[in-house]
Amino acid sequence: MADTPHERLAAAFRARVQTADLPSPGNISAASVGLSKQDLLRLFESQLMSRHLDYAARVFGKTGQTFYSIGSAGHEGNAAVAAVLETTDIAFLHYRSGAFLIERLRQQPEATPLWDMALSFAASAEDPVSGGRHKVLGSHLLNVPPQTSTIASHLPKAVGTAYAITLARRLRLQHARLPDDAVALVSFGDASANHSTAQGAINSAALTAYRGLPLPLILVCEDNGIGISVPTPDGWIAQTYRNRPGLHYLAVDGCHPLAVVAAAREAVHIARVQRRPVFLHLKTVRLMGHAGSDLETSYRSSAAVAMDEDRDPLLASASVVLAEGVLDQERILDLDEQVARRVQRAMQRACERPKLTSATAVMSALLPGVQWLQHRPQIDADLAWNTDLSALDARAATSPQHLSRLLALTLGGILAKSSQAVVFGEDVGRKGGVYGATTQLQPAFGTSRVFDTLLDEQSILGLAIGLAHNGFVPLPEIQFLAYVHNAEDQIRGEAATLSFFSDGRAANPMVIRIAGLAYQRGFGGHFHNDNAIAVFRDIPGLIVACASRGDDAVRMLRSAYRLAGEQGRVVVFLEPIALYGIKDLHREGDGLMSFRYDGIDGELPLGEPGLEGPAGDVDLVIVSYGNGAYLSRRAIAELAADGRRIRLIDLRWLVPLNVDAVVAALNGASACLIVDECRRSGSPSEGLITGLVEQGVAVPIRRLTAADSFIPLGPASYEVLPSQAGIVKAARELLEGYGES
Ligand SMILES: Cc1ncc(C[n+]2csc(CCOP(=O)(O)OP(=O)(O)O)c2C)c(N)n1
Repeated sequence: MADTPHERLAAAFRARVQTADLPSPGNISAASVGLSKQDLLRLFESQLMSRHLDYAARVFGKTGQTFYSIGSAGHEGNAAVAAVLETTDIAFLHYRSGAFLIERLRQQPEATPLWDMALSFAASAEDPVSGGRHKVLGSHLLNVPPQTSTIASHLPKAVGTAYAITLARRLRLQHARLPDDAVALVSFGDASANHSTAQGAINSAALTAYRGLPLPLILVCEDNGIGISVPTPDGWIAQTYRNRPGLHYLAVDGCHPLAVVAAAREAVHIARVQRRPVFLHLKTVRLMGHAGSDLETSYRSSAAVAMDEDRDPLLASASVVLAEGVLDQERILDLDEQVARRVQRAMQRACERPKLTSATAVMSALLPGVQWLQHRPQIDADLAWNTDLSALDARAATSPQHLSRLLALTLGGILAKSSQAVVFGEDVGRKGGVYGATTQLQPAFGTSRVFDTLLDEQSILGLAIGLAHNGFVPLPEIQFLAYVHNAEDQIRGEAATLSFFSDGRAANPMVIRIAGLAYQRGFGGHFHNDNAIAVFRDIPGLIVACASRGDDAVRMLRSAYRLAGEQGRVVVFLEPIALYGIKDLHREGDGLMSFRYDGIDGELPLGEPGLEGPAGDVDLVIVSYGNGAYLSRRAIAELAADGRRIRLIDLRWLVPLNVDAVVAALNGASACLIVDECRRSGSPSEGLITGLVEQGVAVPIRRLTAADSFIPLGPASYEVLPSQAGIVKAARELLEGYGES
């Protein structure tokens, strides 16, 4: 008796094969699309394997032995796409592309796809892709970066990877991971196509092609007509993408294996040979609802469900296999049974395999591990930074310069020394950046290594991830801190999670330069003066650097690049806009904020704070960073008249916070003032003060922070920010014991 959707579906398949009640095999022959009988059999078997894994996931899930039941049933036509690709073609997969993955894995003789996927369903620590951290579709060997049940967030990086393939070819990048003629593929659902992230990525692909640039990209929309319970209007996907400039559109019945092979071959030709993006629209069905927990009939009619079941791609494949004389009915049923048994055995054994049993084990993959470190693309070894100034503006490098100029020189040094480095973002090319931080880089290094992107932060960060997937160490720029927020998921949900979901085997190193923070003179305004970085504080593995002076910035940017290139880290390099052009510290002409690039040696290690002022016993320690450190230096000079001994700790590295170093630097202090230019809520000082309390620091501690407000336009902006006068006042109050608890 078939009670559950999967039992009903499995029984219907067998009954219809038995009675040869199958859809017409159509008029495409396997030979005409270049498939041998053996290829066809393998494809059919991959589809059956995927289906039986879905069935088993429901059975084992019921008893709590497996933990994921979003399946691929109805989408198995995607295996035919895998069949025509090379395993060196990188694929970012929709969570219903299980059959694609199985077909790809089976192109490697020693592959064990059922076992691998069973381990993943069971969240076993032996899962070869994520090490038991998530049910992912992925393969380290065969170029499928692990993907969870993300919708749309993987599209920007797919576009980026396609771009990276052509860029590596143009630049003859020595350490490219993908061959020059590789294509990038990304699959996604019809509802996902409406997501602004998908829209941005597809737009970015189309625009790239419209500009005449090569982009070997296949966008596979697996259109089952519904997203959980919400239908996609009939014809929406076709109407939207059929006549899109820059995009080639192909539509096919995604349930018919040979039709899919034919269309996929055409798509591959367009992407690989013509190097143009192609939108491959597979019309699929979704069988058994969205997931195991989903009661589909609560929002769909039984007739609609039955219509989809009638289009089950396994029926179409069985029909073709029969018509091609590959297997007879009995053998199809035998194969079905045999696959079911193999899946059952694999699942049973996988459920008994060890799980991750400690936080340490779970977290061991937050950063790229030995497997990545051993095989990482080498960054060009000699980064003996300031020895070779030939590619830089020698006059600028040998005379005192302000922050933005020093940053441009440092980027120039990195570009000169490391062929993997690329600098890109809005207006970084010809204009040289809104504030000149990339000035003269494009003329020196060319439009392939320093270039303007379109105006979309998700695309910029997706491009960075894509470039990193192909051996580059990208240095994307986000023009203003406020504008990273609409794209933060590319850092939070994509870039920073890659090592976690790949058991530390994969990484997408990058240094994301972001101009930000407040205090812009005569300007103000919320978007150009954003002073909130809470969004970066809780992302495991992320590094946030923020220099308050040009010499530190030079050394920190070099370190950031090395951390990315050699350790696979994702680094946010936050640049205080208000300090970009500052030359003097205390008085006009003192030049204390100007530094000679050729005199700045080496790097500045991660976590090392700057200590200024007297060592040993002091009356007060001020802890700050960025503009706050600049203002504190000035305030300390003002306070000198009081005859107090004051030390400054410039944090420099905001995430992770080196609380131990601050505790050590507080040794001998009578009081501590934290000056934090970010909002009171969510600012780095929240974490710092918690850390100090947890470590039992006994001195009185006060915080001077920005208000929990947005930054208004004009002079009013200073009302909600810490000021030099405010620091002096707070310091005096602390020193005089006011407000002690
Ligand atoms: C950003 C985001 N929003 C919402 C969800 C929840 N969600 C998961 S799958 C899904 C439906 C996606 O439908 P579609 O793209 O058509 O793919 P299908 O499941 O039909 O294959 C939704 C809304 C999500 N995973 N991510």
